[in-house]
Amino acid sequence: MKITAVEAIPFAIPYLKPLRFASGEVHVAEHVLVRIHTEDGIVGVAEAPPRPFTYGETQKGIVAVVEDIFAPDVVGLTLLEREVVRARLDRTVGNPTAKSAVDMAIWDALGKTLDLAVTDLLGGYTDRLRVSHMLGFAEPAKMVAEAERMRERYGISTFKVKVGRRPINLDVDVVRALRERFGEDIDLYVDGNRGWTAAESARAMRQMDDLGLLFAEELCPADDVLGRRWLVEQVDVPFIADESVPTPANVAREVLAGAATAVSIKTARTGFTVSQRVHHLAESLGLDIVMGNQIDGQVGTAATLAFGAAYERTARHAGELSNFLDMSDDLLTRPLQIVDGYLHRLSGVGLGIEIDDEKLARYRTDK
Ligand code: MUC
Ligand code: MG
Repeated sequence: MKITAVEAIPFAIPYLKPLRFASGEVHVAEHVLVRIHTEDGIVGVAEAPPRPFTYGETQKGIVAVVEDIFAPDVVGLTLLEREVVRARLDRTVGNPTAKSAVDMAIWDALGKTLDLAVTDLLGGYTDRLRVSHMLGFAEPAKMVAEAERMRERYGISTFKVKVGRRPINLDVDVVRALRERFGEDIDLYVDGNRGWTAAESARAMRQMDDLGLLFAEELCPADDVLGRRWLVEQVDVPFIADESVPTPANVAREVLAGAATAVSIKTARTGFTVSQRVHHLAESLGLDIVMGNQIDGQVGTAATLAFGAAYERTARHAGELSNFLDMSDDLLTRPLQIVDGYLHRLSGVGLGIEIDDEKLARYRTDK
């Protein structure tokens, strides 16, 4: 079970259409595939998506920190020493998606070594997750058309609407148009990526009062400490902390400060080892959890699925598992399939995925 090598492979796969939101936009999935090799010939994989506008990481930075610092940290340890890995990686500050990819590739390798699925190693709660699709900024008619396509083709009936534009009615009109088109047939929630002020957020939420939102997420910056608390006190749906809580300590701090009442777990930023801690904390505090999307490709989505299916609380709400559909291609031999609004657990050991060598050769940018 000894780890013998760690690879960090940059690759680039274009999007069919860009995803736009208040803190940035994505046109090409310029991610990093991390591979962990063991002395038994096992290879574990995971994906790190650089999000400079959220965590400050870049593709080159992820490759460098994995090759220069994390690989020497973990080579020679066994797959069972995941807490040692965590302690060593934590000597480096930041770099959440690089650390998480190393952690998740170790779990994948462990599952493959033990002949078990990662979901079963973690908690084995269910065999499927309901899917929520994230709608990026566009005109109301285009966003309604995308929701129609997602419903017809994949049976998806939960939508997270990106908001945070000015004037606020650009977004309020979209949410109203979606509700008018689909009535009670769909669930809707909004994510502001810190785009509005607390006052704008409060005004927008009042204007959407009759639209039956499930949640509101990161409408204004958590660093606007009193404004954020003031907002959360008056919003009558769970207020999800996403980019304000990249660590379990951040979750504790923001919830105790009254800055959030629910949490987004993104395996892309907390891997499996730290996502477990966030899950247990959220459960102890009685917080809703939504399995979030770091604009993941299919490797990252398989990881979100593996974790989300492991616990009752992570499987309760629809998970954000569909934005890989916006990509022109991916790296897996067996593409993920969303059927009737669900993504089912993948059969097989580890994460249940296999990298297509030809596709990796086509999309890697280091050779
Ligand atoms: C999300 O939930 O916010 C956009 C920015 C980011 O960090 O993640 C995505 C989706
Ligand atoms: Mg978010």
